[in-house]
Amino acid sequence: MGVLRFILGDQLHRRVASLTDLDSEADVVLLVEVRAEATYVRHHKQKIAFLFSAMRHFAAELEAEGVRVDYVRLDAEGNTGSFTEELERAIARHDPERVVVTEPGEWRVWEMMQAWREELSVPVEIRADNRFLCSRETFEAWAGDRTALRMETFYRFMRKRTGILMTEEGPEGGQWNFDAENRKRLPRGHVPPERIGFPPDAITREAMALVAREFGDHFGSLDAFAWPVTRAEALRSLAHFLREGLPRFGDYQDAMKADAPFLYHALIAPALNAGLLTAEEICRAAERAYREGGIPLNAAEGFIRQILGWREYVRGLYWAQMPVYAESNALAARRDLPWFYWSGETGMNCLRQCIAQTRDHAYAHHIQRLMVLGNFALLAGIEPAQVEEWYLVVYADAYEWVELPNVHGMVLWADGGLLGSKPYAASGAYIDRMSDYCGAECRYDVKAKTGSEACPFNYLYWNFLITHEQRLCSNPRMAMPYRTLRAMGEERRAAIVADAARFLDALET
Ligand code: FAD
Ligand code: DLZ
Ligand code: SF4
Repeated sequence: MGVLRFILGDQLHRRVASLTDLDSEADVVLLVEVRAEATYVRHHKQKIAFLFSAMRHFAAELEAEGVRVDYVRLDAEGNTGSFTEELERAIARHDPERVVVTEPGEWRVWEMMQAWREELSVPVEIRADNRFLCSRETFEAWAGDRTALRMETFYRFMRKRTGILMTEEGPEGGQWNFDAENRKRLPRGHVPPERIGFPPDAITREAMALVAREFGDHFGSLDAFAWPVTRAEALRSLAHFLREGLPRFGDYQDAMKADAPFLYHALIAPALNAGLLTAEEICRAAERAYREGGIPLNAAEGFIRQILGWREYVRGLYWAQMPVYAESNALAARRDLPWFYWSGETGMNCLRQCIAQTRDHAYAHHIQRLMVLGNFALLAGIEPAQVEEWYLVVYADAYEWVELPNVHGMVLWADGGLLGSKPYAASGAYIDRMSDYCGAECRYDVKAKTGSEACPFNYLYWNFLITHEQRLCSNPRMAMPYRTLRAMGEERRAAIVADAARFLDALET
């Protein structure tokens, strides 16, 4: 036969590099469901069901096109459970002249692929991933000798490079960034749009039954599964967002509301990261919606920045810094992850809400991940590796290339400032301003600064600044909080430290 084209579960795009020159007569496309990928961390049940269903649909679409597909199901007889062994078995079955793959999203799979070149009986061609707007080489050239790799600088580079939201004079609207207009809280009684859900079809239901049977003890619930699992569904989901969500995305992207997990967010990351959509088509569609559809510029720019800026940036940073990136622990955080991150059993309503929706939907939006769940882990000094594993487990969109820079760099500042110029630490006042979590539903009082009734974010925030004073006080972006800290009396400082110690000690019991 011709070429064996091995497609990984997050490469489900018809024009992915390894399929561009597909010869339907001679070649075979291989997809494999393997236990090792479902358990290297114990992914949320919805993530596994989503990916298996999307893989099965993608295989069926290729077959309908006349492509020869070799699809190994998880429960197929003889399934060895790993990429390498399944590839070896497929080579024995098909006797190809060579294997073609697209580079993977994760370093550990990249290492596997390097070994394939040595170990397999046929040549292996690894192609660059063409689903990103910035290649690994372009990012590295941009990074060059810079000491600080800031997203904002990279984003401007990408705007110029792609021409997205650009005019001949410069950035559309005369500014690169409209974030100052984007930090509104939701008005009381506001009703956000309905999520567009995709009820599980027969293929998804079969994948869900498999997951319930094989991975029933993994975190999360399958009951509310509603993710798009085909490209056609993902495109409908994008169109729904452009119509219903994008107009107010900018205004409310930082807002949080109890029992309203989705608000004006796009809910596209699982489909995008699995290859059902591309970054370029999403950015171009949002730009078109602004130019033709009257979408406000702050909304279109804010949304495009997340994808053209943040997403491409963290992917470039990941590949430029791995494998050592994950090893740093700049703030020497050593505490174990509290059990309530799994159970949701805590009196802190903000955490309880975010964990419950994570369990039910494998989803939380950016500010919930950063300023509630992440902020707590930062202030409590949770060990980076444990926090990183949690994030990789619990979200349907989680892959190490995107999760790790967000958690290690943005949330925990464990990289010592490579990604973020300062830690995103905040007290309860921030959560109170951006949400309706602080009220009768919370066991704590957000206005109280110390004492057993006080919101733990309040004393943990000041305790964090005290603990890391030496390291952080000379950071110009931390000047204001350190001025406030220095104006505090000794008694107040002592009360903060005592409250934090009492609270943190209790986490460990
Ligand atoms: P929207 O809020 O509608 O944003 C649109 C798109 O922008 C997203 O789909 C995503 O592709 C992109 N985006 C936005 N912010 C980021 C960012 N910081 N980094 C990369 N892309 C971004 N995103 C993942 O795709 N996978 C992860 O594993 C992941 N882990 C995260 C962990 C932490 C601690 C934080 C703070 C953020 C993480 N993000 C991750 C980024 C972001 O939270 C999710 O992309 C977003 O919540 C997905 O929901 P959405 O599609 O509704 O996004
Ligand atoms: C996440 C995942 C899971 C749960 N299962 C599979 C699988 O069975 N087969 C597969 O090809 N891919 C799976 N994936 C996605 C891979 O983990 C992903 O391709 C690598 O992490 C590289 O990004
Ligand atoms: Fe969270 Fe504090 Fe508000 Fe309670 S009072 S919801 S713990 S921020």
